Amino acid sequence: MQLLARDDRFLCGIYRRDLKVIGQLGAHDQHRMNTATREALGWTPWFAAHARTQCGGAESVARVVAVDRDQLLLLDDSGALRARLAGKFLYEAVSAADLPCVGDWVCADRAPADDFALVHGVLPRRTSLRRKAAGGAGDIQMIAANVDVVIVVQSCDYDFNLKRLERYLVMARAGGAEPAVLLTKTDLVEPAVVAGQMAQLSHAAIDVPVMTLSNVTLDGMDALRRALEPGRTYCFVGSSGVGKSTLINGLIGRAALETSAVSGTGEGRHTTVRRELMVLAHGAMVIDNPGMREFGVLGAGDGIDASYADITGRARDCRFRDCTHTSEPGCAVRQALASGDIDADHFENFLKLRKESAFHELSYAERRQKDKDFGRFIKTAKKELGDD
Ligand SMILES: Nc1nc2c(ncn2[C@@H]2O[C@H](COP(=O)(O)OP(=O)(O)OP(=O)(O)O)[C@@H](O)[C@H]2O)c(=O)[nH]1
Ligand SMILES: [Mg+2]
Ligand SMILES: [Zn+2]
Repeated sequence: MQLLARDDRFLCGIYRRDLKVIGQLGAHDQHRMNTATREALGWTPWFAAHARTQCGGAESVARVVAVDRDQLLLLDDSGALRARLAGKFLYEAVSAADLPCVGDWVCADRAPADDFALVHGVLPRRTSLRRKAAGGAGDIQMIAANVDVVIVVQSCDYDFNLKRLERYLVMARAGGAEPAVLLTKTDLVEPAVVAGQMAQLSHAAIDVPVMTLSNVTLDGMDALRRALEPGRTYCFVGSSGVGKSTLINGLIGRAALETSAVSGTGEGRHTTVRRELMVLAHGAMVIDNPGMREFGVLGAGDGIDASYADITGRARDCRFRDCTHTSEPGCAVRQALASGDIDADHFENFLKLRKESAFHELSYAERRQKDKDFGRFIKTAKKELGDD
């Protein structure tokens, strides 16, 4: 499998340089250097504390940089290695969200003669980006784990959509990551169009960093590069065709990722089919994603409250603590709506996302309980058959 062959692409920049240095150091220094290298991949004392209690004695830790069905590509302080999930781990996983995804730290071991390492466990996620899986009710799809910043990419040309943007921002915050916005293809529109979109963002009280970029004129490229800090992980998400892979190629400095032209209506062709994490020369890590059509919110209560701080701030003055801002007397939010302090569209979207999130959360909880019950049923049945 080509993707999972030892790939130089994952060892670009600082990482490869560090590996060279490691080779020249004595054993004691080597250990120190290895630790430093692991930190360059985002390792922190928080993970170390979990690894001490969760990883077996013979296991070491590595970061997941790509997943292809049951195969994974890991990166650790000795380089990239291919891995599979250990049978016991796979057996005990209750839902897809329990399995490793890009950005996860895992406990793994490898017998010297084996091509594949075996993954025995996933360390807790410091942050995660998830969405409601497309289609079907109540399933969570993990997009990436241990992401510091989610950069939502929209193209100024055709793609800009405030409501869709808010969904991404809500889920980024719900998972504990910082959100940011990147508007691409500024070369295809008049400056006034970009200015209008920026005005819409501020009117909707979206107070996250907003950057603009043209992959053609490279306007904004330096600012983007400067915004990416060494040792931190940045996850680029957005519709197909907005230029995610093109901009990552720009950051890497060569065409490492496949890209393809959009249709006449600006529709992308879903060129990228896998998520993958790459280490840039100056030490920041970036995750490319396939274009996403929908971004369903789920269990995002906190993310919604943070994204709509203008509304939740007002709500503190409502007479009732559990005010739903629909018909209660003494509702400060409705007062702000009436006076025009809060935009009606903005408020509608807030209510809609809150309802959708709670609905999906409930069906997810029900489904998980069913899966658990089913798991228990299987275990009991196996015990009765003497097969456990
Ligand atoms: N004019 C212009 N074209 C761009 C820009 N950025 C990307 N493109 C073009 O847009 C097309 C799609 O770019 P990709 O990088 O493949 O888009 P993507 O977001 O990775 O798409 P998926 O992998 O399908 O999710 C390519 O033909 C790019 O050359 C830009 O800033 N300006
Ligand atoms: Mg792509
Ligand atoms: Zn109220």
